[in-house]
Amino acid sequence: MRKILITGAAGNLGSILRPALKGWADAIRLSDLADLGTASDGEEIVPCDLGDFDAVMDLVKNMDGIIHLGGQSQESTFERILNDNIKGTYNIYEAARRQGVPRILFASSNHTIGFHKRTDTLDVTAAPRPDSLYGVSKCFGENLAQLYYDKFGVESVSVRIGACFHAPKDARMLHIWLSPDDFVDLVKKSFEAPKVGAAILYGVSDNKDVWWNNDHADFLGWKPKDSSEKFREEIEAMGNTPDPNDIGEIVQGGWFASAGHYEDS
Ligand code: NAI
Ligand code: 15L
Repeated sequence: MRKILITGAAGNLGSILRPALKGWADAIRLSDLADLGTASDGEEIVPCDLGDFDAVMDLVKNMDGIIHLGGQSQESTFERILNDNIKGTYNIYEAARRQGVPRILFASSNHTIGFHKRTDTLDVTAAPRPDSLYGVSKCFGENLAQLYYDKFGVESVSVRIGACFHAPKDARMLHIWLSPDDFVDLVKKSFEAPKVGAAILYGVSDNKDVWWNNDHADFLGWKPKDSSEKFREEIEAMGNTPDPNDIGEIVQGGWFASAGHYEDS
């Protein structure tokens, strides 16, 4: 039996996984604050605020695995990041420990390392250099995943997702694009692997100029098949000429790095 909880299931990635995991999982529990429509066969819908500890304790009951996507997916106010990402992720890990859920896929982000230069190729040993409070919250999640594995044996795959959309939206995304199909395959492999420990890897397709090296994660057996090259002409035809001196063009995090404090007026 594979019973999987998806948090943030109403969002962009949740909407990709929901149909794609049908038949792979025996039962899927979908959770979000946003509307999830009607449950179809094999689905259960459980609305929940991830910041609500008691509600999250109930949410993870009887699950074999958790795909934790829920939370702010962009920079936001500190209060939102605190509730949705930091408390939310703590609540998920603590609930998994208490309820005996053995494995979590944590949707981390490239914004954990967004202040590294584009000219540097990073592997998993690169120092964290978050480019936003959002990025800091993802570093917290990765560290929490390590703690919960080392101390309590809860396994995780933390995926530093580049940009997972149906198509890249700009020149930076040609480097960091993760196709929906490659993402789905990575999710499945993350739960099929016999042992994952507290793995961290970069969620990126087989693009021409990637900034990241995933050799250490070969044990997962995940080989991305798509490439952003097919979108290059279209992106280049947009004719955008970014300022090469803009910090967002120099470092990997792009506009997350060049933006000021979110709460400045
Ligand atoms: P999204 O913003 O479309 O979906 C996030 C979902 O979380 C939303 O449906 C929202 O209602 C829900 N949510 C927010 N706060 C919540 C709370 N307190 N309780 C319950 N639900 C709450 O984001 P997307 O694109 O689907 O991303 C999913 C995850 O993957 C996020 O954690 C994001 O940080 C991460 N990620 C996504 C990338 C991408 O390219 N799509 C890139 C890097 C990371
Ligand atoms: C992220 O972490 C965001 O969740 C996603 O919406 C994209 O903006 C992506 O990073 C990016 O770096 O472009």
